[in-house]
Amino acid sequence: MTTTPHTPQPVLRTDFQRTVAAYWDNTHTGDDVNVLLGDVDELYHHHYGIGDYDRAVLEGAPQQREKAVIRELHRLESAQADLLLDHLGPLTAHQRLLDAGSGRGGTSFMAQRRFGCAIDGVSISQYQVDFANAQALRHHVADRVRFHFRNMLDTGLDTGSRQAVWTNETTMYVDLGQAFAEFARVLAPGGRYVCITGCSNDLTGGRSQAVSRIDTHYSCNIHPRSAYFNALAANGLTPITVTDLTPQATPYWELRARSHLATGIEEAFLRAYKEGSFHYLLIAADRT
Ligand code: GPP
Ligand code: MG
Repeated sequence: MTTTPHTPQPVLRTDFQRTVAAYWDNTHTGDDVNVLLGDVDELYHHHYGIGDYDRAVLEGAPQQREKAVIRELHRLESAQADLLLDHLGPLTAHQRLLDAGSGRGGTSFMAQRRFGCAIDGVSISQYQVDFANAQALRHHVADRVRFHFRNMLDTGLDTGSRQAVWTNETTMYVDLGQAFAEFARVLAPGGRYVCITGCSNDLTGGRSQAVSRIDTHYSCNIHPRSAYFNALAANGLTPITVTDLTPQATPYWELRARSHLATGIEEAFLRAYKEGSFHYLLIAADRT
């Protein structure tokens, strides 16, 4: 990674960031759902799925059914990442990308396969960085896809060095103003930022119980919808596509709720989506 000279600061700067890092380093490492799903094809995701599911996966003998459900949930999660990549714009292999909040690396590896680009991922979880770099070796792309223990609010990447930046369900862990300022800085003029996120609905007046429950479950801080557009506008990021993915996101949670993999948060998502207090959004914006 090329770095800009800057005063070195600790990666974790606030109590909130330390809590988030500890969650992903410790609490969320025995996460059977994500590991079982990732084992299907060695693409390990930390986001949800989109699209309808095949009802046949819920039929059959228990063992066969469990395997089928795992494959189906993974297929929906990979479809979500594919949709995100669809919005990164035309890219050529010499361009460089940033995965901000890169988790176990699933979306980065899919991007590398599709575009051939070099990708840097940043995460404040050392566990995730180590896991994802080990995956890069296994996939034989360690020279093209690199993960760093860095804060997405201060990536150290060169100004204007990225043709595209994305956040796949990670912005609920950061201050949007600070994050978008950093993304705007590293993006080349005309570069693209793509965000998939869950956000609360300003119109329903305050945070619903279901949204608060999701925050507590994941130690995150879900932002209201308006906060995204205010922070984009304030940082020279101009939306070109905004899609409400909520209807496409719901079947994933219905299948998860009915499966042996339910973790207990499924009903909160289903309730939040149904009552309209929460949206699953895709936003693509250009650096203008
Ligand atoms: C899923 O991670 C994403 C988050 C924890 C961020 C919160 C996202 C929102 C849209 C509110 P995961 O794949 O590790 O979760 P799980 O283990 O439940 O599958
Ligand atoms: Mg998951």
